[in-house]
Amino acid sequence: MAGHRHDAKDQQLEHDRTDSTEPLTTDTGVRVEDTDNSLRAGARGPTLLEDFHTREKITHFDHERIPERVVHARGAGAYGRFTPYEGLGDLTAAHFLSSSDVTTPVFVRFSTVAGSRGSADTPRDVRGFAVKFYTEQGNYDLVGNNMPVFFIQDGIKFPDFVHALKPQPHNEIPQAQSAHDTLWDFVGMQPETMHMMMWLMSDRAIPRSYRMMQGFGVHTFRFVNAEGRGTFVKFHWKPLLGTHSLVWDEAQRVQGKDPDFNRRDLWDSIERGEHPEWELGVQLVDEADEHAFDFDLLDPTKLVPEEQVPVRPIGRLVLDRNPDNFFAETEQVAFHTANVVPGIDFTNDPLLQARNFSYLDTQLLRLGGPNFQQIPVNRPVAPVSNNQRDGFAQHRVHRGGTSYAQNSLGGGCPVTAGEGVFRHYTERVAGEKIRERSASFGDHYSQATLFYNSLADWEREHLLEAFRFELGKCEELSVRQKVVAHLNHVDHGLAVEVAEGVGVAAPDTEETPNHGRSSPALSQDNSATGDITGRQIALLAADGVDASDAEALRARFAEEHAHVEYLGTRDGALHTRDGGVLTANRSMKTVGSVVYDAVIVVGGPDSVAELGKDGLARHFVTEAFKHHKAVLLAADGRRIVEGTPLAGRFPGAAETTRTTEGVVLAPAVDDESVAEFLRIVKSHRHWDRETSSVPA
Ligand code: HDE
Repeated sequence: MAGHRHDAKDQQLEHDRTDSTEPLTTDTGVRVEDTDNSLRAGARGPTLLEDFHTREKITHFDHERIPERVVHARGAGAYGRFTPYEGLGDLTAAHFLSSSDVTTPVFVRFSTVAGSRGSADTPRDVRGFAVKFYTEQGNYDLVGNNMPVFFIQDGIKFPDFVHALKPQPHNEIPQAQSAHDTLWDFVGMQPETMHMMMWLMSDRAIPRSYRMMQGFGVHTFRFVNAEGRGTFVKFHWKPLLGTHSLVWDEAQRVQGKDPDFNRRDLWDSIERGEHPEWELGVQLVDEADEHAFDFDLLDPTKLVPEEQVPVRPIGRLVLDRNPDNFFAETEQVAFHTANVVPGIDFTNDPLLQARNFSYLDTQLLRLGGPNFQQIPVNRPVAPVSNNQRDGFAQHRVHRGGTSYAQNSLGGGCPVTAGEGVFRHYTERVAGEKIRERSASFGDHYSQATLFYNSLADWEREHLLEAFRFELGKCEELSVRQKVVAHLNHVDHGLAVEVAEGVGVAAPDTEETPNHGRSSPALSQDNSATGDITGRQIALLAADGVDASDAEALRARFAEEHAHVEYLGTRDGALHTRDGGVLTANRSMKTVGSVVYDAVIVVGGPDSVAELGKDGLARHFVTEAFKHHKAVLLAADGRRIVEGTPLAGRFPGAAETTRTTEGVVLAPAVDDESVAEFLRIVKSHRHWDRETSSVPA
């Protein structure tokens, strides 16, 4: 197994790992001689009750399942490490942020929200980004998402929101989809959802990879330093690979071609040693500036624009080790927003307050009782010492005759410490006992507009199409109409275009004028970093392929840690043009263009002629083009578009390398054409390409 071993968490886990290399036994350690035949009264007779091995084996199997998470059921996780760039002692007493010499082991779980545990990876959905830091002062969980705001302002609405989002209760349809009446009915009734719905309809909801997602703590938290001084803080994770998405048509097809698309990508990249990395950043707001904004810092449907409060980079997260066992680790990991360490505290955000109740509560059901912190993946590396006792599956053998405080008989142990303790932030609070929301939470549209204004044209186009898709799936026209009415407060033009697309009346007049402000940091448009580590590039090949061209491309992209895979018209050995052999990595039949980032067709003539006869190969190129992917057609490879819907789109066979609509057409695979193709791949997708007329 690749990866970084031997940090404190890894050493601790070593005691729990089992390899099953000993001969087969029962759970009580008794060796078994036959596990294929139950004990019977005669070879054709009934099975006997005394067959404890059969009973135990089946009983254990019957009890293998635990409740899946009520939200975020589908996920993938990995271990890694976090190191701050410098000590932040002036801001926080948290030891794991105290020095660049402190490296803290972490476990991270990424997830979708709506779908069941077995659902696909690429629905239009929020992605969870939950990080457990195993610090020397105990576990700290930063349980965030890949979008910086949330749907609702108060946790009391969460059950309603999730009931509306999840499949409908009478028929459990649709699975892992937001495109249905109940969600949009909820949205229509709750305008506070509008900002988050803009994010959900943007490309953020269909990430290309977990490695290419931002993460956000969402709430305003509080740093507290050793002197007890508090500073408001918002957390940001920024991927080193940039923030990139699929396109919606592609995302839907990936669900069929590879439902494990994001999970596999994370796993494979770590196994290959291409360790995903994020930079942790913070936005800091002095307590004195709490009310300096035109929104409330406690309102989780709002973000703090980076132009107003810049993000300060404070450290780096690297994921470098896959779990050994999905259930033991990724399924049983239990995050909780209230798992904080000295130096990090809460605010009165009403969503956060509810979460601080919910996560512990849910683990009690999901993991079967109060001892879930003893499960290996959850166990802190900091020592645990208290009078909590007993309960189902108690693994500790507590010694001594006292389990209460205060005691004198047990020497007073465990004693409370004076140093390194968690001290709740001293905050003066006063108020009437009242079910009321602050008026400062009342603006539901301005930041939705801010987000919309900040998007590039292509992002806005995708957002419009997403609204049309989702509302177009709603059966009730009244639901569509209500949402359009809210959009009219966000941007009149958007509301009209959505209405026109979904067959409801467009609003005649502008409801709330667009304020015209934007925040460039909210767009994905400029996020490409030029780092294409882990990108998958398909090279289509048949008998007669120019192997030297293929190998040159593979070698060049390997230098960038990107992977050129040879997809043959059949699996196994292909005869090359020069009489050699090139081994296909896969047959084209087992994959599809949607699981690749770019596609290449090189010569020679026989290979291209054979590919041209193959509907799958022609579809592969056309579909990649439709999804705005980089395409290299070199030498005879340029002829692949003949007989496809792209024929005639690139007139005048070029004698020199040229790029048309993100398609590199080159007379040969040479330095120039390879460099040009690399440049196009690095830009992620070619958005200035008209694809709506392309049938693929
Ligand atoms: Fe969660 N959320 N949540 N959530 N959430 C859960 O905890 C909840 C919210 C988030 O990989 C549950 O262990 C309430 C915001 C992630 O295991 C549950 C409210 C954000 C994960 C729960 C919220 C999140 C969860 C389900 C509103 C982003 C997956 C199983 C008050 C900042 C963690 C579980 C993992 C999981 C409750 C809102 C992120 C039921 C009540 C806002 C990443 O406890």
